[in-house]
Amino acid sequence: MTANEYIRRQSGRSMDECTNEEIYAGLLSYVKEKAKEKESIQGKKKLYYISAEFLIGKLLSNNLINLGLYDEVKKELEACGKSLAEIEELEPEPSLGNGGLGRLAACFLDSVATLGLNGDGIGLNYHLGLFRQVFENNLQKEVPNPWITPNSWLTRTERTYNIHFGGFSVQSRMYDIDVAGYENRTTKLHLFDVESANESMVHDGIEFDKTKIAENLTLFLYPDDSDENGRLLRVYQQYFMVSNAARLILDECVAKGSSLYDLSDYAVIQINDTHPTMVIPELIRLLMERGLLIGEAIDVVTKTCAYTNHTILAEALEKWPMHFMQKAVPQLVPVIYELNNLVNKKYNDPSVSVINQDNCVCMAHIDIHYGMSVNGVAALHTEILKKTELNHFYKLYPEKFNNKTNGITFRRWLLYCNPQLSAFIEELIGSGFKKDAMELEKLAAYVNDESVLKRLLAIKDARKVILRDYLKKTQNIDVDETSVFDIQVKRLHEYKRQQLNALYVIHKYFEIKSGKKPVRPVTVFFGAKAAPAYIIAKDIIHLILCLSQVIGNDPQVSPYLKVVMVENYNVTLAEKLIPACDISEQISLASKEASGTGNMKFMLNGAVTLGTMDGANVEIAELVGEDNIFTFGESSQTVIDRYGRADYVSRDYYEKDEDLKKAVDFIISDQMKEAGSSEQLERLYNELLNKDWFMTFPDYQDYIAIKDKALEAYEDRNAWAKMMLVNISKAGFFSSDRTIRQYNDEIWKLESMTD
Ligand code: 26Q
Repeated sequence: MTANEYIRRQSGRSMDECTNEEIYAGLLSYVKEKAKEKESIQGKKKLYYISAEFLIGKLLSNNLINLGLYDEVKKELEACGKSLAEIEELEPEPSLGNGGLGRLAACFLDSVATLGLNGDGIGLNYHLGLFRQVFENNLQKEVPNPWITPNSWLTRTERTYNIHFGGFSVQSRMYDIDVAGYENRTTKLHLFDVESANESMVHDGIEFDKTKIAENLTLFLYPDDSDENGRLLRVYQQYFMVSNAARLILDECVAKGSSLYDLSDYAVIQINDTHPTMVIPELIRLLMERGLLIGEAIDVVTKTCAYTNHTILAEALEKWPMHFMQKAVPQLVPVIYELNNLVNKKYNDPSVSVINQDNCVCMAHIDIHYGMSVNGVAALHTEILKKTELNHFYKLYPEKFNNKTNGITFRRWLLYCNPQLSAFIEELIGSGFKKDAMELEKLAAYVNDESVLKRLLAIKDARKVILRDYLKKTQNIDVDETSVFDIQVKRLHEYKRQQLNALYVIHKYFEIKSGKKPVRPVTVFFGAKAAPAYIIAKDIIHLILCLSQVIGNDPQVSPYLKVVMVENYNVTLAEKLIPACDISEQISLASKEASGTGNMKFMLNGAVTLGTMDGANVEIAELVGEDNIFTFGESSQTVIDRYGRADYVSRDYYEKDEDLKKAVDFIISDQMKEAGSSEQLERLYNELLNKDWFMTFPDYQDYIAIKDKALEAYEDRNAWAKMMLVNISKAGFFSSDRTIRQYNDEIWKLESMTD
């Protein structure tokens, strides 16, 4: 049945008589039905990917592509004078993630389904997701982001559980979203919700009573954790997620014939960062309820669980005070004590104990002792974990440590978001790359083919025009599509160093003012949300917005330099920004970015990376060779050593470097203060001058030099196009299909069920 026939049967009218809203609703249930027909065959062993975040993005087009219906439906719509692009605009983007970690989980589900592996995702159904960002007076303001409309991808299931907390219990319900694999099976994302959720308790932006757990439990992703009640709410959320997950897993395994002693033959649980760690003590507890002795339960769970680490920032490694556990989940406390006792008995080393000297539970320590695998997300990251951050654990369990360099789904990040480039690639090397991304290497044969290089440049230009129009229409921002598009989009964090990019902008501003005009205008794009309680991150946003205003109002400079900070950066915007990018900014402080995945998306779309030797940038550099990437900055080892010596004094750099001093001083200049607020600008200025914890100053001159070199290289259009082509041709390694194959071969060991 075609989409048109389906809609006619449902509504009694054909597509051309329907509004876009009605067509969207019709297509949604059409796709849901088609996806159902392809539901996975249930094999014996199943992967459960538990994650507090799944940043899935809009689903309509992606599902149509993966189900092989996209071209057909697009044509049907066009025949009725309708546009899929316009219909898709009606779809709200589920904002169930912050950034990399959540987007990775979404890419992984796509690849699990595409490879025909038996696996589901498990997470939470946040009603208002991550906040929506609006700018007011050059400041970020947070407002709720409701995404669950009457026509949504969620399917209500009959699975419900009673979940107990200290002193009260709540009723849960599971909702499902179908995840269609590319020309293969469909798997599921299970999102648990609480029946008593109450959206009306939210007021004044994203404020709500953090103590009314039964009502607020699934309202927001990462409620403000700057106060104790906010942090406690996170514990409630995490336990709710994993208790539901554990019950679902046990129920499914028992239904398939598991005796529970053999649980690891039926289930493998991938723990996405430490947020789902409580699944370990919870499973142990539930297995004991079902008759296993504690030792037996621990053995079974240890064989079933695997942990992925996504960060080496010590402050992001979760540690929960024991009194939180006591209050929120007292039933886990005896289990956690036992896990701690066993470790202490065996190792007698406080640095690896489960409960630390401050009486906090170290979540990662539970994962490492009581899981069978610990993986980092890029080669460098895994090496740093082994050598420094988790060295004590590596010595105890060298066999558990392994690397799985991240990947991205090419269905969304090439086929869907850049159909122009995808069609051109297909014209050159056939369609094999869609299933086997390594086939992109075939493009290397065209590296000296001028007509191919010209087409690549033309596609990039076309995408810049599309972005220009989109930003005009959606955010009333004007950009010059003939300028160089230099883009940094990612969560706002000091270690990612948006502030370094901003300092470059100030440097460039002075250069232009002094008469040194660039040969071609440059547009520096930023897109980033700051965590609501992260003061310095918000100050950096303020800096960028003020800079954008000051430069925009300066007739001497604005024809040559523009700063654009897009509002509410999300997956939908990424899909527009990435194909239009010339220079991909990946400038984290070396050793701090576990992997990065935006870097991979940009490369795949023919942007050239300007980055530090950090995370997966290192692997990108190895693949494309030093002629096809711009790297700069101190090495991870230098940085690690400097932190070790604790002798970094940012003021020394400031005082010795006139140009740097001028740029930093501009932050608190009268012009800037006129555009913004003194309090915030001064706070940021002082932070940089007295602390600069992520060492922007030592990399400042090197950054300026390399960025100017990149801009110069851009002017040799033919040579630049070659770099683009090499980057695209080497991107195959970063397909999440490769990553997932490695997880499966080395950790999960599921049978593939491809037809
Ligand atoms: C922890 C405690 C309390 C409140 C919040 C958190 C919290 C929330 C989100 C900690 C971490 C996150 C998200 C981390 C994240 O996105 N990490 C990124 O993961 C990507 C996928 O592996 C990597 O590519 C990035 O390098 C890494 O930063």
